Amino acid sequence: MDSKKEIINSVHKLHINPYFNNILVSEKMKNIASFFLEENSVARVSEMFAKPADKGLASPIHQDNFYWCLVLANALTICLAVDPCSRENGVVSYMRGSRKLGLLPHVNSYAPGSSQTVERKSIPTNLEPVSEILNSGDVLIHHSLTIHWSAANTSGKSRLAMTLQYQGESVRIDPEMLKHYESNLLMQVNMREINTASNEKNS
Ligand SMILES: O=C(O)CCC(=O)C(=O)O
Repeated sequence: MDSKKEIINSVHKLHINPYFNNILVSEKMKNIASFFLEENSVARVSEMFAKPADKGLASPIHQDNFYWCLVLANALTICLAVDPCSRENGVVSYMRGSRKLGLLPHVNSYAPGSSQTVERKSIPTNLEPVSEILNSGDVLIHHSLTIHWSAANTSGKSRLAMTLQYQGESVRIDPEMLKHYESNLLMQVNMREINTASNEKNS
């Protein structure tokens, strides 16, 4: 049995729970987002990245707007550390200044919960990677075009974090980008199902 299947690594619709939705749509959080976006913010979704001790999965290097498909990409994520985090247990790392590059090409990552990754050859080699040590309650805020990733958590320490996503009120979805992303995702989901079925048959 694959023990990785028995644990929760991420929850993509945390805001379905009223407790988390109240945080997402609170004036306090929306005002913080509006300040950085320089226009009124609209709440998108809240997610949980659990990264449990020993078994936390990596998030491959990506830009959020490849998933979000927004024209102008004026959007951001607030990552709230629930557990203290550092490089040891898979803190999020960023490429400084990378949002100025615009949206780079992505390819399928085949990683559960994080299906897209930046095509490596399109990442300039002179970018500086940065990561911070966080205490519980600290936040990181990144633009939807900032290149970021987090490593697997092989340490004995849980690295639970929640995210709150916001976009500017003038921002719209690009239907073509969305179609492209959704077809990539569907292909990976179908392949995973085929592989699971064939593994179960052979076991
Ligand atoms: O928390 C993590 O490990 C990854 C977060 C992330 O990739 C995101 O918020 O887009």
